[in-house]
Amino acid sequence: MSVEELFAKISSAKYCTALTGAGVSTLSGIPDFRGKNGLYNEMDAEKIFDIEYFKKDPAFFYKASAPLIYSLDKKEPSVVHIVLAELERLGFLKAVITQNIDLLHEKAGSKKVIEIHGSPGFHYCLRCAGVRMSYDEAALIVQAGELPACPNCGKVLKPAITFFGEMLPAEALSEAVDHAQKSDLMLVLGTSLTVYPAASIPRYTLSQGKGEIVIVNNMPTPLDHMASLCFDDLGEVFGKIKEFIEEFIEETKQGK
Ligand code: CNA
Repeated sequence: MSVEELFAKISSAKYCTALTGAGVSTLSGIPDFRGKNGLYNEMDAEKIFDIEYFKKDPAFFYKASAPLIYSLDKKEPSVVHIVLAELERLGFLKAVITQNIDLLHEKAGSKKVIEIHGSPGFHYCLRCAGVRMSYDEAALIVQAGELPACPNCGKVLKPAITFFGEMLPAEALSEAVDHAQKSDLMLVLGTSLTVYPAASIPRYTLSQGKGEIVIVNNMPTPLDHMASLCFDDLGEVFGKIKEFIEEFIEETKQGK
């Protein structure tokens, strides 16, 4: 099936949602974990995001993640982020469920973003309830080579990202499942579908019987055999969808 037919599917769906992973941000220059040039080839990503290790040595997390998470002001949304925001604006997409922690969906203008692996949007103290620091403030401190600390107890603050060994934010997860169950179409984009429970979310769309999933990923995923369509290249697919959106807007203006 062509991308044109995919766009027709998206624009005629009753309830279309997207589940995104690190692959949608590789086009923005942020490496993924398990892709061809993923971080797993270069560094111990699981150690960086391990909660027990963070408690022992938070400086390790901040040093290792600084080029990724604390330089987001230098990263721009990719064509995938931009097109998803546009699809939402046109009323074709109800929500983006993301595993990403790079705030790029928000930067692209998406309004309904469900961050199931948390977000660096704020930092908090593991000891003192109610202490919060914004991403911008923490990023300035980390960029200066220092550590964001609690003003009460001095303990190093933790970003509200879900680390390995932590529970996922329950509210976000249940909202994601609710959207997946309502979806007659879910776009599954740039995710290896290996991290649970995120990887099981498309199954809620499929288990409704009438829901279908479309996968765009340049490596095989465990759900490929259950997808009604699979494409490889996110840049190519979303570049074409962008053109179809432009045509659609033009035709709507002309009252066709
Ligand atoms: P993953 O396991 O690294 O999978 C990403 C997938 O995207 C891989 O299968 C790649 O082959 C594929 N891919 C990469 N670029 C493209 C492309 N241009 N076109 C098509 N496919 C592509 O990442 P997941 O999101 O599945 O794993 C979940 C982890 C990764 C979450 O906990 C994230 O927080 C974590 N992560 C997030 C970011 C980010 O926020 N940008 C970056 C790195 C890791």
